[in-house]
Amino acid sequence: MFLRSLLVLLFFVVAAQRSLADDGYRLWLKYDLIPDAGLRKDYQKAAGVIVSKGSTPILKTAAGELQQGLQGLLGQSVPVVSASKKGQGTITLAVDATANVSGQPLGKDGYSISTRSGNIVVTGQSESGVLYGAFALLRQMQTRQSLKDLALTSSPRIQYRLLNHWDNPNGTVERGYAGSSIWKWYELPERLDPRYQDYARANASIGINGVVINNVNASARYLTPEYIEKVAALAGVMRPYGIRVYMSVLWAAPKVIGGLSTSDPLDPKVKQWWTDRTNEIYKAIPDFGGFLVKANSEGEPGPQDYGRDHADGANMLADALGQHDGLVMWRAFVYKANSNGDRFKEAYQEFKPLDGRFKPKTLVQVKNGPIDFQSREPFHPLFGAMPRTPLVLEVQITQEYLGFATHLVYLAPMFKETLDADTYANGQGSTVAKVVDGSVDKHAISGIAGVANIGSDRNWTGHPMGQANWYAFGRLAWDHTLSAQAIAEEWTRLTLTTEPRAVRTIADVLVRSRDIYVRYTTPLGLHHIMGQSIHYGPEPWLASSARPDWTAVYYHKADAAGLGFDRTEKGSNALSLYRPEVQRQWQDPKTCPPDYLLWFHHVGWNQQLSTGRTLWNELCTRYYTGADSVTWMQQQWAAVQPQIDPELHADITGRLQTQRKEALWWRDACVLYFQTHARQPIPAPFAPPARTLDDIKRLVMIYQLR
Ligand code: BDP
Repeated sequence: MFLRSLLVLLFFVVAAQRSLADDGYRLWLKYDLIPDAGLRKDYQKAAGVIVSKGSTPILKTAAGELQQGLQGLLGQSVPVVSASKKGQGTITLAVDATANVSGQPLGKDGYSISTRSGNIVVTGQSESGVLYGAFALLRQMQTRQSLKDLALTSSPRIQYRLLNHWDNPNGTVERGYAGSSIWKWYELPERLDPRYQDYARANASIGINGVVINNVNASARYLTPEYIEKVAALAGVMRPYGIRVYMSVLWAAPKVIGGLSTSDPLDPKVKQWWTDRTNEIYKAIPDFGGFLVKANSEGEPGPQDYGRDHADGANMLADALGQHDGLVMWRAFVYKANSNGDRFKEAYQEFKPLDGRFKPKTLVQVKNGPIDFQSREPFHPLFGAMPRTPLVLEVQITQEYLGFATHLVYLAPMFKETLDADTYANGQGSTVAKVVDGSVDKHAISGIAGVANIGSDRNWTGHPMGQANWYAFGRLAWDHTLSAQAIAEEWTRLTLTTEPRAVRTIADVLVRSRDIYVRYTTPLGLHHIMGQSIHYGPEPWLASSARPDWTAVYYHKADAAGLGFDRTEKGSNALSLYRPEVQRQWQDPKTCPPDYLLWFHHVGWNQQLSTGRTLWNELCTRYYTGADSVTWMQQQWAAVQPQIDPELHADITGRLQTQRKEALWWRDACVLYFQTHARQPIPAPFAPPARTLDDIKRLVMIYQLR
């Protein structure tokens, strides 16, 4: 009997402990009781009642989120009332169309949080502004800041802040590494997975206000009445969070599902078809956001199939949108297979001449760099080159070329590198960020898009640290002036621990992780040398593929003389696409920053670099020190163990072990392969790899077996 009771007791103890484990589902929206009783008391005094001035859906969301958060943090019930009684300790939520900061309007989504006569007031010019303010106030407490004399204001610098899902109707996610799609198309519209709402909460908390729900390699399904109804059900979940739903569309849809013989954008029947579809969508989803289009790119159909250009296509869709409040986002990710050309230049050559041709409410969506989401790219030369067209910056949050969900790589430093790059389009200081936010060319609309890293995994992103990338994208979309370091610290405190030393250690690992990844995979400006098709692991020897610009040798051009792609005027002259000020930074191999060197120059193996080493020695040094830095990351992570949930800690520890193993794999593959061209020994103090190039080729082949 005694033994049985003991076993039962043990069961409950174990079960209770298990339920405490952090499975990552709550992301950064953790509202656990604040352990410091003194601080809790201060907060309790300031935040005892929520007064909501209004009961529209988004305001209700704001009050509900604030209530849920406060009750968790403070461990007491916090009522929501519609009018305040006299007394202290209220938080008032109110839309105020005249809200401003020192005479400057807050803007549609901006918020202000202030202390008035001892009470806290959260206002915005719109309900969404109030919602963002409510989340900001919660963040204040989650990161243990004071609530005394608050005077916080913030307005987003970019108007359309979108996640792009590359999710397919069959539940797979193109380049997704966190399980399958979170959208359950076969259950919609009748069953709404509770996860949809949690997804909306997370996005709203970081200011994301739009979601493209499906892959740019689009299925025509979404344009059928059956699927419009499903999308409408999702839109219904997003709406109270201030999030609009968008669709990627298949250019050939009029032929595929419309029974037409053509998809020519100038054909009246095609125009009518799109107008009808658009009207149908708006009937079901009155706040539908608009269309994203990948056309004449990587085999997708497009207007060029009919001798028309991208502007013809985009403008036809803009006409179809008509009076509806929606956008067309037309992607500039285009390139043709041409072994003699330079893929770097192709999007520029196709789109630059179209500047001025796009109708209002049409934006051109441009990837951060000219090739394809590599771990480091120079900024895309289209930024600053199309002053009459609003450009959406597209970055990839999912780590297609950055180690999937296995490698810890914090992407904010990479996003910042693009945002802060100076295009000199309108004199010094015309950064990509300012081109995108519309301030350089005085555009009324502005947008930014991140290809989502979200899937059905319990923790949403596969790698728990991948959550930081979703978070950082949202924060930078809101305010591109925030630093990668500040966002890393903020996310860590919200998500992992508030212990100051651990926060510093983890933020340090995060901030350095991207540079470390670049060193052990593609140092000195190498690019596109990853495994064919799967885009995982190294394959610098790849010399033949379905297209020349899908090989590795097309990009690194290693030979007996040296390494790198000459894009100066002696070579492809892609450099000439940039302003003279930018060209000057990169055109001379002696002064070109080492991080960009092989992007623009074919450099001799024995050429002395600004670092004091020869190219060969510098290359080896970066591969070896990069791989060794993963050991440093492991040590740092081990050091914070006492502050981190044990299961979560073990999860990341395991992933770091794989990362170290694969960093060595990258290192060995690349130094051994490039050595066949450089014909020099691995420089001291580094030990030559213990395995052969053939060993590694076998490894790579295993990963590519079907
Ligand atoms: C490439 C991906 C491919 C995408 C394409 C795109 O490998 O799966 O469809 O980008 O952005 O990097 O359209």
